[in-house]
Amino acid sequence: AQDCQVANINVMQNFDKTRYAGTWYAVGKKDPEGLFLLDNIVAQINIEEDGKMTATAQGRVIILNNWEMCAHMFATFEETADPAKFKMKYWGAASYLQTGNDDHWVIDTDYDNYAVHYSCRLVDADGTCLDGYSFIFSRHPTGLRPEDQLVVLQKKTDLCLLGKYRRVAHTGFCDSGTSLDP
Ligand code: DAO
Repeated sequence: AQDCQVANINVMQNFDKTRYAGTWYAVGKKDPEGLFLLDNIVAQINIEEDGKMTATAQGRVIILNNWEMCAHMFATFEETADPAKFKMKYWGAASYLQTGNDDHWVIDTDYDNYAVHYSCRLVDADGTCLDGYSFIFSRHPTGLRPEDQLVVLQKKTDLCLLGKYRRVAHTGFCDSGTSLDP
């Protein structure tokens, strides 16, 4: 499906959240309006004892008047009828960070190397996405393996987002010590 209709987007078949758990490095990102996470974005997906998926994430942000910091974020996921489509509630460790309730769709993943995430925040009257964001995740901070790049390129095309991604750098900004987060 490449008619750019949000309702027709294909997501991961037989999604297994247990295999999705663990550390994911964002290596590519299509930003929403009023972007928040800039770079050094790392998400840690957890499966709690009750089976529910949660996440912690960090990333470099610029808040208020050009204040650069490492944001520490938390998220809980609500399951839907489609196992690859979640509703994600998120908030920051500090009150001045962004909070929200977004879709979290897993478009494709091999669980061991790459994952393509998608979230449309606002569906237009014509059924296309007016404001959304998407992460290209890798298990490796260095980027995608060459053999995964073609698969991801096809998924970006399917999402009608080809050419809208930027590379997400990992410079160690959020690794430790440098964080100004309380
Ligand atoms: O960076 O502009 C943006 C949108 C992302 C906001 C949500 C980030 C917080 C939670 C991430 C959890 C793991 C995917």
